[in-house]
Amino acid sequence: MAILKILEYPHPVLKQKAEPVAKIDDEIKKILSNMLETMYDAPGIGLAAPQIGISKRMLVLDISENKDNPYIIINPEIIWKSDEVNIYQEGCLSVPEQYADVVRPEKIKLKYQNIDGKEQIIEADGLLATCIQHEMDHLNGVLFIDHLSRLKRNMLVKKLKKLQEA
Ligand code: GNR
Ligand code: NI
Repeated sequence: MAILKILEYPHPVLKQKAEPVAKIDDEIKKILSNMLETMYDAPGIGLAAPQIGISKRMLVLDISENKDNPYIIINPEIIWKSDEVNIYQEGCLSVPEQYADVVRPEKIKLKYQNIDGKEQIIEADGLLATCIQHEMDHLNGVLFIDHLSRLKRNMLVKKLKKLQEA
């Protein structure tokens, strides 16, 4: 087990579209286990593989109070999203200490593979739906700041650069 380094904006890997996971072998399982440990340590409620420099379509999350309900999600696909939207103040471990409201579909249906390679279909709403969409954005090279107006994004990036220089 190991805590991995989390890449920060503007690292180029965060802009890449990640590749599907072809086979869930021991190496992949080890990375996912280390991702969970890294997420809990950060602490965060989700972590996508590109954030630790691995451009593969997998992520972990745990939105539970007691941090005892981890999800391991491989090759996810959103198969339905609601017309109704939700606004959450989002943050990102790759954009430290910056927060902004993001509008996203309130409910989604998600298809993915679990750690055993078995296909799962779940319905998610609330924070879980928001977090899944935030993590899936990472798999497509998108950060929450990309959902903001140019003005808001520029202000936030300026604050982040100041923080990173310090
Ligand atoms: O820890 C995190 N909190 C969070 C809060 C609101 C919406 C999304 C998130 S995900 C974030 C961890 C992270 O950066 N995952 O990619
Ligand atoms: Ni993030």
